[in-house]
Formats: sequence, C-alpha cells, structure tokens
Amino acid sequence: MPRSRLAVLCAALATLTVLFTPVAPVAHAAVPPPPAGWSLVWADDFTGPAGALPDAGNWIIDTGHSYPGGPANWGTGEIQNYTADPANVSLDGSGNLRITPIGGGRSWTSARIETRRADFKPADGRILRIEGRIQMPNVTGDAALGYWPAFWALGSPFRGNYWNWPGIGEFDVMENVNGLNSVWGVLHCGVAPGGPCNEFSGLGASRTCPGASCQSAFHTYRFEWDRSVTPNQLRWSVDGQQFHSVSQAQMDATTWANMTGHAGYFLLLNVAMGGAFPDGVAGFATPTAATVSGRPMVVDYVGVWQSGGPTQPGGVDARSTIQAESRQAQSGTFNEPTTDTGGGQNVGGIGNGDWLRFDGVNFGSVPAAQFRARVASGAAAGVSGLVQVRLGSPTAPPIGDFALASTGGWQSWRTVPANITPVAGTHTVYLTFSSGQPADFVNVNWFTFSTN
Ligand SMILES: [Ca+2]
Ligand SMILES: [Ca+2]
Repeated sequence: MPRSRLAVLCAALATLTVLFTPVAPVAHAAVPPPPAGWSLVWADDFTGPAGALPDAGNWIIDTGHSYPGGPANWGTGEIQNYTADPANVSLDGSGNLRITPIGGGRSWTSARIETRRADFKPADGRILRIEGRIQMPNVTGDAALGYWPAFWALGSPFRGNYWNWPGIGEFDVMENVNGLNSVWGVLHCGVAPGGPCNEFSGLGASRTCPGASCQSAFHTYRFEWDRSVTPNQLRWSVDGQQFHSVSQAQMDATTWANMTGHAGYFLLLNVAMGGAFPDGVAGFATPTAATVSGRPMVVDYVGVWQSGGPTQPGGVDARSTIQAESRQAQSGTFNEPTTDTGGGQNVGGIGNGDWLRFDGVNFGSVPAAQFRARVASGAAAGVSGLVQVRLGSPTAPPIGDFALASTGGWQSWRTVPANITPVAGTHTVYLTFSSGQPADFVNVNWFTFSTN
C-alpha cells in the first residue's frame, strides 16, 4: 500500500514541463538470462493467448476494495474496484500482461495481482534482484489524473494479517502517479506514522525515466536487496541507473530484523485509481472528469535473480545444501540410501582417517564463520569421533570441528553446528574424520556454511 510521500518533491515535479521524443517501444523481450555467477529464482514472461488471465500457478488476483478483513480501499484511499475480468487484467498475446483501468467519474474498475510465492529473499551473503520491464499507462496531463501504476513487494507476514504494515516491510520497485514522467522508489518499514522510515512517506527517491518517457516506452525497473555487503543495502534503479539506496545502518537493528528476518516477500502489480499519493501530488481529489479510461500498464516480464553459486565447472555454492554423496573423491566410505527428510543418499561407513573431498566450494566475498552438518550415528556406547573441516588438503589444519557419539541409530539424523575460522573465496573442502578407536562412528547426509 504505497502512501502519500515526498510532498515537496512531488509538488515540484507536478509543475515540470516534460519534453521528450516519442520512441516506438520494443513490444516484447525475453526474460534476460542470469548474469555470470547469478541464477534465476523465478520469472513470468507473460506468454500466452490474448485475453487469457495471468498464470494462476504464479499469481493471485486480488478483487474488490480490500483484503478480507483488511483496511478499506486497500489502505491508501484508492477508489477503484479490482476485478478478475480480462478487460482489466489479461495477456495481450504478444508476451505482455496488461492491467487496464476502466471507468469514469468516481466509478472505476482495474486489477491487482500478487505472486503466490512469498519467499523472495536473498540467501545469506547473496544479492536478490527483482526486476520488471514495464511501460506505464500511456497517458499524461489532466487525462492521467488519478492513474497510479505500481510494481512492488510486501513482506510475507502481511498475507492473511493485513494490519502489520509497515513493520513487515514494503519495497516499491516502481511507482508513478498522474502520468508524470517519473519513477518513485520507496522503502516502507517500522511504525506509522513516523518511525525510521518516516511514515507515511517512506524513504523514497524519484527521477525521470532515461531517454523516452516512462509513459511512452518500456523501461526496466530493478530493486536489489544486498546481503553480500556489511551493512546490508537496498538499491533502486531504472534502465541500470541507480537512483536510490537505503543502508541497514540507517535504522535500528529491530526494525531491520522485522523487515528482513521473515520468510521473504511477495510481488505485486497493480494500477490503482485515485488515493492519497495521486491526490497529494495533484493537490486535489483524483480522478477527475478529465481522466480518460482504458490506458493499460503493460508488463513484459517480471523476474527474480540471485547472485552467487558455483564459480567453476563442478563447483558448488558454500551456502547451498551440499550433499555428502556428491563428493569428487573419498577414502574409506560408501554411499547408501537415506530415510532422512528429502531422501536420496548419505555417506556411511565413516571411521578414523576417512575423508570426503569437494571441489570448487564458493564461499563468496563475505566470510563464512559457521559450519553445519546433517549427521547420524549408531555407534556403540563409548564410541565417538570428530567431524572436521579442512581446506586444500586432508592433512591441513582443521578450520573447525565437532564431536559426535551415538544419535540413537545410523538413520537418526540431527543437524550439528560448529564455528569455523572465517573463510571467503573458492576452496577445495575436505571433511575429515578422526577417532581414537577403529569403529565407524558417523554417517553424513549433507552440510552447509553460513556467515554466522
Ligand atoms: Ca514478455
Ligand atoms: Ca545426502
């Protein structure tokens, strides 16, 4: 629920005379492949027949004037009735989604959709990129009064609660009102009114679209949540040009944790009509009798990517779940089926002097200081040993270890943590096993590393 904001800036922008050369927008582009070292998390290219609703496997269509039991008028004062009518929301048959407000006076319909997935969040030490290629409704001046297109994200705890905004967090990747040639990027957090995000305005910035106007052409709107730097950072850009950022250091730890510590975010696309933001910028109630019907927001694709992953063939992300049986080399062990959650195999037959080798384990630029392994043991009473992590050689000094005795059975699994000497970059990792007695003492299903 984007809110009114940045009144001074808005007033200045509202009086700008905008000059631009119309450029025929490219109608359709494929979802970009991941940059080198990145991976695709999720995307929708909006491919399908003209008139079809967006893929129900990806999207929930919100209808009416509020969530069930949620704030009236979606919490923003917007006046439209959202529908699931293809006239308001449908594919165009050329690889785009169209969200189209229809109406006049104070009676309007439009559409709002949100992703079923609500877990968009960067892994520890990684960057999450949320991006959409969008042409705003192609309408300006008095005819555009009240148009409020948006591409944004809400923290997953909002779904089903509807009264915990803004603590759960809101990232406005792209917002625009009244047909102005400007994109707003805004963070909402903390408490309202006031708080560390200066609600109800939020922490925002805006700029004109590069080249052709926001209304006359597609532009690429991007938000990044960067957990690879300390302090963490949020960044907004249009066509690759950054225009806003917020640092973790700008707010207290509790506010940041409430905004980022949950399961992640879901994404929304909508075109509202009227409400606090367009009214505040216009200085009067919108829409008006001059507002025209039927100008769609056109969305070519929405995609989510994450940085990290293997940096060499056969390598692996240190922060992923690394299966023990995927080792490139070993000594003294065997693979066997496991009944642990997720199935697959574990490594068994592990005793003193055995080892497993993993090539190209990428820890990234932020050092990992924690090791966790999924282990089980059916060793006899009094039998125990050490699970050790070493870099580069099975005889290098261990960077961390933990001791294990019987867990109650060779398929009785538990996840055991250990501190390690912080490590960054890409390494060959050895798990080595040490015991003062000859009997096997541990099975390993998987392991992983994290910052702390
Ligand atoms: Ca497309
Ligand atoms: Ca396994």
